[in-house]
Amino acid sequence: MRQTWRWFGPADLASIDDIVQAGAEGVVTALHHVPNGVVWSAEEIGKRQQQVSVRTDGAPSGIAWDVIESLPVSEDIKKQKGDWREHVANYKQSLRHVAAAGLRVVCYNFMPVLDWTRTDLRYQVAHGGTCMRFDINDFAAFDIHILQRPGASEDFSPEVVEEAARRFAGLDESAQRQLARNVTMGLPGSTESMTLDDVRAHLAEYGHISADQLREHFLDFLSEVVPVAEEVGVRLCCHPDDPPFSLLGLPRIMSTAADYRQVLDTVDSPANGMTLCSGSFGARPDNDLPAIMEEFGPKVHFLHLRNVKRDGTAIAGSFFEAEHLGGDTDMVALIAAVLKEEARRKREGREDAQIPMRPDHGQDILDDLGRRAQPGYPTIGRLKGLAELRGVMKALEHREYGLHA
Ligand code: DNO
Repeated sequence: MRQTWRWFGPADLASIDDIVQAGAEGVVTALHHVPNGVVWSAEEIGKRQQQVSVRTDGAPSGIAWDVIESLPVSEDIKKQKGDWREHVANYKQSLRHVAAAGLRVVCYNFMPVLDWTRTDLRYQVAHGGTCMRFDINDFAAFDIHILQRPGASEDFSPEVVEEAARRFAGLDESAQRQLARNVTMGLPGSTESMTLDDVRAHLAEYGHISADQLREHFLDFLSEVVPVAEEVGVRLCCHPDDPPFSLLGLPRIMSTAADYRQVLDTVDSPANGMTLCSGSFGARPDNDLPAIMEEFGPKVHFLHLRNVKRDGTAIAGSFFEAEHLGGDTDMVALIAAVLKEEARRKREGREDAQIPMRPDHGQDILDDLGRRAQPGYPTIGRLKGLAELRGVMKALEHREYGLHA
């Protein structure tokens, strides 16, 4: 695996120097300042590559921009409304530009309106550090009582509806605002979160779009952009829904192995692949991570390694972001499955035998606490995660004691 690190650009609290010291071999970043739907220009791509290539003192960093996360798909494309055709044309143009700059891996997602969603960004775990948590009862309290979405209570079990009412009754105004802010935190890389009215307006736009319809839109998008990606040698990899179930009555179509099977088989190309995010998939008990790696191995172009601890066995249930080797996903088994796939690719002579991975998210620990990094992206928590994952990789790869010894 190639060990990479997500960087949000010069404003990130972690510097390129920090990333080099963490032992990362490459950087994952994006042109977060370019609005969705607009072409990524060669100049802007070059500027970001240049920023990655130097340390603070101007010396070469020795690392490069390896993976794009994300080249976002606009809401217009997802809804097939407004300027969507122009946005698709711009997406293709961006792919040509990133390929010309030597970039090969492009991560994106197809979640309507909200990207990842949590209810608590600073949930305290036993050791005193904090992490992000999704609590289905708090989420229902937001949906039913704060957002007051018509019909919301029908989307939850009676137990959750009851508990949500109890929790809502215990929230003063500022706690209500905080919960709404957490849920609508918006996209990483942007500092804006949506107002409740923004959310309502977005939801209204999806009123008539079913999951099947959204999937059709996704397949239309892929049938346009995948041939271009293939031509210029770019590997697209769709990130799973986070959490992997429907929220706010919106369709979610990339939550399970079956969802990926359908989409990757329909537009079958090595350029149409998966970002295997163990944290997103892992929030559902019916997603078996090592099995997903085995099934989709040849098309897994990027790995987000993180772990979650689920509260129970519900499909749409609560969870918190555990330590990378803690939680419900068997991380050692998953890494072993990745290494097997890499060995297979090597035998095939594939140029992408090494799959880029990044330690995804991290708990806030030590100096992270109070530093206010992007939610989920503390420096020390991720450094710890990377070190632990690297340890597993090293051990499994060992010539004498490892997997293939
Ligand atoms: C959250 C991230 C996601 C991811 C996008 C990819 O921390 O894993 O926001 O970057 O969904 O498009």
